[in-house]
Amino acid sequence: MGLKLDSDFLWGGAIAAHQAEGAWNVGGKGVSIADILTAGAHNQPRQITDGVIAGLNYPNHHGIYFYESYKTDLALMAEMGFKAFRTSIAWTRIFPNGDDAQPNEEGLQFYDDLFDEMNRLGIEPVVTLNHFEMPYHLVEAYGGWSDRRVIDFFVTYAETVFNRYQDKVKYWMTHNEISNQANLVDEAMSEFMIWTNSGLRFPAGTPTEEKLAAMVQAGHYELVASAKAVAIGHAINPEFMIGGMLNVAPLYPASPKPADNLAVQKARQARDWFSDVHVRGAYPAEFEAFADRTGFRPDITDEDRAVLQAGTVDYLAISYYNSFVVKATSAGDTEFEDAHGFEIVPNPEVQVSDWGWAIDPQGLRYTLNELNDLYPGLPLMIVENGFGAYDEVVDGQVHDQYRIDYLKAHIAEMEKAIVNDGIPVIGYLSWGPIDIVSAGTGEMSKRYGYVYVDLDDMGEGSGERLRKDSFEWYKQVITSQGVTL
Ligand code: P53
Repeated sequence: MGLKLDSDFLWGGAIAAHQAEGAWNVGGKGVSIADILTAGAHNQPRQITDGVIAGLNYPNHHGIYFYESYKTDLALMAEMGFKAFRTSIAWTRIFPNGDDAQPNEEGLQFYDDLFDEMNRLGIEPVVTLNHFEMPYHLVEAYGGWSDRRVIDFFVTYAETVFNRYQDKVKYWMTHNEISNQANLVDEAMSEFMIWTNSGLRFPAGTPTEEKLAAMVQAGHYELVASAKAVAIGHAINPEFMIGGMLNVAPLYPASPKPADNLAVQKARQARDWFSDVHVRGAYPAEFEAFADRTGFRPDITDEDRAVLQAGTVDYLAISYYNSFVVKATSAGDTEFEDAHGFEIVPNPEVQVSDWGWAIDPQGLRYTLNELNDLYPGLPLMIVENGFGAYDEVVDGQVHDQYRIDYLKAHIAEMEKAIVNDGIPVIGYLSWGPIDIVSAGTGEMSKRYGYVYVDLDDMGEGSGERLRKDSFEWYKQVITSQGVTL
């Protein structure tokens, strides 16, 4: 039995345009940074190619054909009782190159239709402006977010869609998982994360310090762009709820050693300045100290600081999948010792998924409490949580008890955080309620859905949709307001 949540709690699911829509070159859409990512696999990174190269497998080009199938797919979400559905607007459908003088009307019309359909079904749209989908032209012509001019391109895009959908969408978020690029995870993922967040690529052998400096600069421009968008959005519609979006993984010390505990704090600080700026409108002390100490002076003007202060977010949207264990290392003699004085080690206390992601439901409750300690009273929305797993179809059925087990345990911990700990969580949108292309690996076979999509890693298959066992289960969760788990 779970704990009952309020009737206005936003139960639902979340996807991103580039992982679902396909139609990558249809309706006037431009090439995005996701369109030049090839398919990878667990422990085999996706390649970032120079433009689209014939003969390579680019899974985002087809996604699950959501561009054509959204009505029938949303009907399945409505059947489960969804109150909310998160997707992103593909920036390249609106501004194909990013620096275009006029938006693309066909792209705007597509999202009019999509949001109309959600509202018709009584499903609240929750919309990400920038989910790993920057126009590739901005990378080629400006160097991605390394260039200050990209702030204005993003703000123009945000203003365009805020104006257009002001009566159709209330919940927004600016950049998906903006702090991924701080990359605590591993070297292999770092290339992917700085690409998807900032459109940055580095020649092999670039010193870590240089990458770190580029990341901090790009991150600053993204935060300024976000703050400007928040202020403009509120002027357009004061009812808008505009959030920052972060992946939040608890960091645990590898041992009771003081050095490991200090390493946890330092690892958190290397990542959490993004949320501090979003929520408090100012950089934390350790960020300023880092700049002083290293002599690295990012381009942060007094005007930028005023913008950050004037554009703080209304809520934090978070993704939660797993937790990490942090161990202090002896590499403390570089200038950037705090950012590199630790490593991530396996947690012997938890199990992992087939992709090596630690399964830690209690970590969700821990994280929600930690966020409320940091930012008391700030509304939080869980906009991603779920279990990527292989599914098998037998006689038209998918018995995904493993997925139900994962979700059940996480929802139960969330409910304790809300009811027992008093944390203001306003919604739970599980990731990929219908199977989509994995962001990290580009695989179809890493599935999160309640609805199975018959497509394989090569994009072959009928595209047919099937209800998995978890479909009926999640419907019960929503109908019972979280009591029947
Ligand atoms: P996939 C890790 C790696 C890549 C993207 O991931 C990630 C994360 C988690 O921090 O972020 C989100 O598909 C992202 C989604 C993505 C989801 O995690 O690699 O916002 O786009 O699909 C799950 O299993």
